[in-house]
Amino acid sequence: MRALILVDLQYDFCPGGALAVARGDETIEVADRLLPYFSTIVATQDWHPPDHQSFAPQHPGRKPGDMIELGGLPQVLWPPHCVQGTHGAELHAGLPRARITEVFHKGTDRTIDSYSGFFDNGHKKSTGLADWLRERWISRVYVMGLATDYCVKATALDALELGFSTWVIEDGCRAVELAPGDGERALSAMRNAGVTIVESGSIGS
Ligand code: VGL
Ligand code: ZN
Repeated sequence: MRALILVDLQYDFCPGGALAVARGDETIEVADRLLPYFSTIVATQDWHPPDHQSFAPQHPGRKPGDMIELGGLPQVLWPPHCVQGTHGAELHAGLPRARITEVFHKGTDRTIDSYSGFFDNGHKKSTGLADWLRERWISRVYVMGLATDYCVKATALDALELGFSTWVIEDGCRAVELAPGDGERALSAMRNAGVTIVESGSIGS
């Protein structure tokens, strides 16, 4: 059995959003085209409290893009984004909510960031996604969404490590690219780890 994992298709990661990813909104039509080919569709939702410690304004003197240490891990500082209950945190309305089987929230603990849909960045707490997939006999996951170089990469690498056959749909992803080339480097890292990179056009029922 297979599942589609839609990573953080939220307004704040689309043009006009607080952490806008260039052409991030183009992923919505890719997702929509794929929905008919999957009966299990999971969406992850970045879901931060207003004082999340990945937010630059929580650290006087720091700005977005700066690196700090958070919970013993290197942490990029971001503009405040995906704050619980705000419009920017909502899943893009171009995704038909009724087709999404389950939504998994992440980044809810203010003291640690959570790029992966499976675990926080310290791999301390699980979101429950892996068990949820296994209960449904899912052995293969297709991952796409925002952003290639952070949450898609972390989700795909965790899926692989958890033993899922892991496929990333390249044209369904867009990258933040704090440094130019981060998107390509993320794809290479995933490929080298054992993730299969595909185009959405190659996916059928
Ligand atoms: C993400 C940075 C901060 C992502 C989430 O969805 O890739 N990136 N929070
Ligand atoms: Zn975030």
